Amino acid sequence: MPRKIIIDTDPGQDDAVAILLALASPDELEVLGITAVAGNVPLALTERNARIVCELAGRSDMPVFAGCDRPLRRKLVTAEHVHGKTGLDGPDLPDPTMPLQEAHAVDFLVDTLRREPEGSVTLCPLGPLTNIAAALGKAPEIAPRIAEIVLMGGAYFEVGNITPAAEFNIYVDPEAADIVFKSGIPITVMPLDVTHKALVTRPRNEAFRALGTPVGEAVAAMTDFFERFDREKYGSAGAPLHDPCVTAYLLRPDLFAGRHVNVEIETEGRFTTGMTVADWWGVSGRAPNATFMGDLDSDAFFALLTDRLGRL
Ligand SMILES: [Ca+2]
Repeated sequence: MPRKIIIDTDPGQDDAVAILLALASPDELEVLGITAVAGNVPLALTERNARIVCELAGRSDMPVFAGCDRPLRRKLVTAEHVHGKTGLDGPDLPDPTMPLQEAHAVDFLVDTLRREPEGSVTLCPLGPLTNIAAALGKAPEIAPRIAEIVLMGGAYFEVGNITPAAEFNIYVDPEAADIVFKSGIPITVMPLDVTHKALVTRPRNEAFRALGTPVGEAVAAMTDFFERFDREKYGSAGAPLHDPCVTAYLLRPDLFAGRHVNVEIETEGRFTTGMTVADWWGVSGRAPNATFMGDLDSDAFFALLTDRLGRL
């Protein structure tokens, strides 16, 4: 039986790869729907990009929902400087023809979690946690029905990428993140500590292109675009492929290592708003609430990703 998941996302080139990896793995993952949220770019673009990616994967049947167009209590911060004007700059992909669902993403989340058997649905947030927090606020009774939340966000040793102290997804809506991390739902976190090990080096990028398929070409073009920014910023061997760590973890948890620790979200910091204060060394006495990943077998990760993308 494949595991039922909902992908909550703000595509984003790396979101796109994460979605493609999930759609390429139907034996293990059944994607019930994709919910878009404002983040890397505004909502009108993220929901559109989610549909573009589904069509690229040949899955125009996938229900895609638009959710919250701004954080719970703050002005939206976007990241066109990383992802380009559309959020999906790089490949030349056609406009989507599949429809956007009429229901609001938050209603889809609530209705699905009420309908599906308790403990059978895993949520995979790849952007700011606004939709998830809004669903928990609207229908608190869904919390114990969620099997697990596996999310990309936060950082500890790698600290921040949008401010010196904060990772983008958490920084954009720290109040939403605070609600999610206090929810009591089992949480697995893919922070920058892990995603900065998932670097698209030149040979890894060429392996995508060598698939010789529209998906392989598109992913290579996306990571080419992404890399321009990241190489300037980090001077690293390639761009970190953040969000696919979430879907890869669902397929191969053995590729990741981390610790079950307490994670608090800074919502009032003078310099540190949006920081994930992870008690890595167990000094706070606060109860663990999340498995915070720290390491990744990156060669096996890219082998898995390239193999699966080749199936689309
Ligand atoms: Ca994302």
